[in-house]
Amino acid sequence: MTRLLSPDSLRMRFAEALTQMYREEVPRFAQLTELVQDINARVVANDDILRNRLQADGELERLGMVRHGAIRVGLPSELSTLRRVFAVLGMRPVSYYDLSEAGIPVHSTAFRPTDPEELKTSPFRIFTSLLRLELIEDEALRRQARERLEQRQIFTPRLLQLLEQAERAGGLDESSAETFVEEALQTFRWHRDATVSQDQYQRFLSAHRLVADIVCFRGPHINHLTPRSLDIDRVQQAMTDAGFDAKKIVEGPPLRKHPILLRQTSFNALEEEVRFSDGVDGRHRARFGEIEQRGMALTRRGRALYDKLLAEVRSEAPNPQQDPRGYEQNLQRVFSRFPDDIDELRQQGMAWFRYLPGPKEASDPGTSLDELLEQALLRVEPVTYEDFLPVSAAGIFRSNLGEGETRDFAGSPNQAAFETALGAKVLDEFECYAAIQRDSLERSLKHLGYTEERCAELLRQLPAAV
Ligand code: OOG
Ligand code: NI
Repeated sequence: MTRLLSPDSLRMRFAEALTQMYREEVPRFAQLTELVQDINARVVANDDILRNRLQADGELERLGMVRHGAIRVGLPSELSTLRRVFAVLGMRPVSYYDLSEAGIPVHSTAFRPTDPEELKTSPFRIFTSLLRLELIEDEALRRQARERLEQRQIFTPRLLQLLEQAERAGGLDESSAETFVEEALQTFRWHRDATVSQDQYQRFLSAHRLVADIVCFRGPHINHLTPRSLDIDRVQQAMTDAGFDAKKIVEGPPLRKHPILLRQTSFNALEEEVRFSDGVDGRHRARFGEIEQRGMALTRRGRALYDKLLAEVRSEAPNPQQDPRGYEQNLQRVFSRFPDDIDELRQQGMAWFRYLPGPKEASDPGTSLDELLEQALLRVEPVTYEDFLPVSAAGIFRSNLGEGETRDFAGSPNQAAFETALGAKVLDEFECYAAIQRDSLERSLKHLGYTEERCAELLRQLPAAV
């Protein structure tokens, strides 16, 4: 029997190959990665506690690995085939994001590994958006867009063959895996030659810049990749100092003692040369580089507070890029109402935690979860947030489209339509985190020698159900 490779190792190879390709395609991105690595190295050198923690997690070697990328597709059939391709790489669709509310005519999911161990091996995700053709008002233009999309084939025949082979056999062997990765890369490469005339491009562009980006090219070029930063505020400053056209604000929560969710920033999309089908040269803006810094995952309750506070900040400053300093001060001030203490976050059921056996042996084992923690029979560490934030994503989209590039869509989420296009349901991110929390506690209690019955009782004491 031929040995099949694990989806994790396939994903690792794919992410490496994609990163290499994008570095070559967009040298500015390669420069950003160097800037980030430089700053990461300095942070690690100056912070013993952090360095030890990263080392213990095996994260020191992984630090340079890209964490996510993004693509945009036009047709349901493209999305559902992507789902199958990503499944071979051990990535499943998690969460539904409605961007129409922010004036962007797409809805999205993130393909990612869901098991914490798999995430560790290769922490790569792809934020994937599907164009909502129905939001293009002009009927003739909508029809033309659909026709254009129906004429393209974004997957190579060899990839489709290998995909079926992988699905039949439950994986790929060494030589097929290599070809699979090479062929899959073809889908995400940049095509300088547009498939439409300059005139047509202009018409799609005037409907929405994203429509032009999705409809006028042979494939869904990867539009950014995102390495992990250990000090995003420093990179933000360093980007400006190094002459990057950087976004003016960091999206997401403010800097805190105990980081929550996700902070991200980017340099704005570059103007790149393209050639239209009528031979005219032009320019197109789509591709950029981003950085991210992740904090703890929040429960529904924590997330509701986050959303409420963010909405408050945004209502006072609808256009943060115009007064970035003021916006940041406001963000800090409003978010002082978000608890920044681990015990408080846990007791209030605001964040998800991993329960681990503590340093102590039981002499008189406590009867409640709180007692077990107090007696150091158990300890907790926050679970890292592995998903995305719609308001932040809209901010990233927007700064790369240019300000004012949003329309007032009578935007309504339509998860059912998205899932029909996808050919599957998206997973609920909260259930993923709840499972991590529950499993970790169960394992630790078994390790401490508790009976099934006592385990069940203690599991019921977990502060946050979902
Ligand atoms: C995706 C933007 C969203 C993020 O990190 O929130 C995103 C896009 O521009 O296609 O990648
Ligand atoms: Ni991104």
